[in-house]
Amino acid sequence: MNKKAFIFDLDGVIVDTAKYHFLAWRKVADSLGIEFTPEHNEALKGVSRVRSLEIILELGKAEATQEDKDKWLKQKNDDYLAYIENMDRSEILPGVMHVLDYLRENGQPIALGSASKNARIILEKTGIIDYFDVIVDGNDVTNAKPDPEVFERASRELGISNENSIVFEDSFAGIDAANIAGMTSVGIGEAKFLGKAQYIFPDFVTIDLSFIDTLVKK
Ligand code: B16
Ligand code: MG
Repeated sequence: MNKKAFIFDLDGVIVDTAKYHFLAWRKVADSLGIEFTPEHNEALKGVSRVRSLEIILELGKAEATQEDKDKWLKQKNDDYLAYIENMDRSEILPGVMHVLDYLRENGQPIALGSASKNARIILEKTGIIDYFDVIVDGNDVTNAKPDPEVFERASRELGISNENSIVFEDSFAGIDAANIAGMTSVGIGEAKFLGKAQYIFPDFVTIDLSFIDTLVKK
């Protein structure tokens, strides 16, 4: 049987932690007197913590010393960790388990490709860490999406070529990363934010298992 690398982003694809990132960043922005809306937040999705702070500072045309930046980064992560403290399996987005179970039953390799340094904690809290043959997260890479490093490393560790890899992503930066790597990109979310994705679905509920079969046979 054909084997493909199925690589999942975490935030916004498997779990809706994007809302927690947003709340934690908005608190930082509020303290700096910078307006930060859900639209602005789109630019932070899939982007590293350090780069996210830079984007917020650029939004407010604000400058900060390294000491200040370190303080904001710590505050943001402390607040984020408090939000995810009580996460459990109920926070896995609808339809995701259906696809993960199907891939596992069919012996298809599964990887995580996330920019988050908190990815493993979330996979443990939600009880799905064992589904992943390979986990590549923000602790393992030096180049953030749209650089394809995170996905390329995941497929390499699975022993599968880029062209036989499929990436599920909710962010603009992540779709770019998958496309740059020559992988199949599947956008999850609103088309207006996922323009360059090869396939787009609003969520996993709308992904039929026959679509997964098509990807396997491709
Ligand atoms: P952390 P993903 C990304 O995760 C988030 O989309 C992004 O908003 C966040 O800034 C980044 O992780 C870093 O997260 O602060 O936990 O290290 O979407 O690539 O799974
Ligand atoms: Mg994401």
